[in-house]
Amino acid sequence: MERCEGGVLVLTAYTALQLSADMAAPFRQEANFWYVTGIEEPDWQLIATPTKSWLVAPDISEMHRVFDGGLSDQQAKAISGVDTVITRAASNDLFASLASEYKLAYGLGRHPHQKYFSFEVNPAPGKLWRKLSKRFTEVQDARPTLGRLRAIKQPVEVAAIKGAIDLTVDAFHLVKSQLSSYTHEYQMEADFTYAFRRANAIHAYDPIVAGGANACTLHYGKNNNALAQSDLVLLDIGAQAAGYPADITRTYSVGGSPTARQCAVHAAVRDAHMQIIALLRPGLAFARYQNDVDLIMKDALRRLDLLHEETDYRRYFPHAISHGLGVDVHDSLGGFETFRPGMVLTVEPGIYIPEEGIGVRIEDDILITDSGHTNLSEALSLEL
Ligand SMILES: [Mn+2]
Repeated sequence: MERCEGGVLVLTAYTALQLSADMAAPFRQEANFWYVTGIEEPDWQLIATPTKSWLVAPDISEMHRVFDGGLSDQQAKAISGVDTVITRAASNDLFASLASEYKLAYGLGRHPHQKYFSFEVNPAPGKLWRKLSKRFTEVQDARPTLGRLRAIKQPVEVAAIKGAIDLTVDAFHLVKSQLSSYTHEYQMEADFTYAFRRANAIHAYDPIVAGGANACTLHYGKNNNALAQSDLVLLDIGAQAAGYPADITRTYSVGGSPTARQCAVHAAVRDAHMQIIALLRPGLAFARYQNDVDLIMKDALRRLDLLHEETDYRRYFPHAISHGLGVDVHDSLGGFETFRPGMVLTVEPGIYIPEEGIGVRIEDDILITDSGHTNLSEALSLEL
């Protein structure tokens, strides 16, 4: 609230969405609301001033509660640490009195990624924003402030991410130990799912199990093709546990006898990966990092005789090298311009050669520390 500069902060949970007929879509909480309250149920709201906070409980009918349950006020207080729960009706009176005391309210504006989608999938933040706009003189977007807070992980968050990583590394070890027994991509996916559910975790994102040329489709997720012993298989999979994800990629040889070319592409990516991780330290400017990454990746492509024209660079390495990792798998790095202690990010170089049917990516999760960095997923071998 210190960063909300004399305003009122109002956040909302997402609302439940209809999937088909009377079936609800799987519910995923709005990330900022979860970060602040820990509440995983739909339709709650949080109102906070510099001196006091309130939770607003949803209006749930008895019939609805019989089918879907819901949090009691006591449970919501215990999870969130907010000691006052009010009804929706009472929140309208509270808004009226707060609007006379405070001119400024902070809500959640449009998500910057919304422009990539044809519609706003969850109406709750926009609905609340319009309501705040009617009541308060000024409404500002709390996303930049929350993004800066979320970018610097607290120890409890790093511990949760490490827990998800350890689960994921164990599952990779299991799958790697029986690689040649798999005949189809979905069998590998099933073993990861089994390992995660046995540990009360879920997939943090749609897992990618891409054999052979499928690895060149970056968001391949069908995972239903046959695997040949001669294939490489790209596995991009992460568990989510205690609200936080892992995001790890390895590329393996299914039959254990890779060709010289498969080995060369893998070695080029692996060497680049290690060089790029070695760059990471607090104070390093993002722009300088990107510049050094470009040099390293171009060298890797040259080694494979793939860099003849400038356009070949993005042709064979078409995605970003890194993203923040946090409540969202693709988490914000907070709008900072340099790396700071407490940031967690991925490093994920890849080289994809559709004309040769070879795609290799390697991805680890890195914590920026006071003196440099820690590779949180280094227990998992990079080898083919
Ligand atoms: Mn990633």
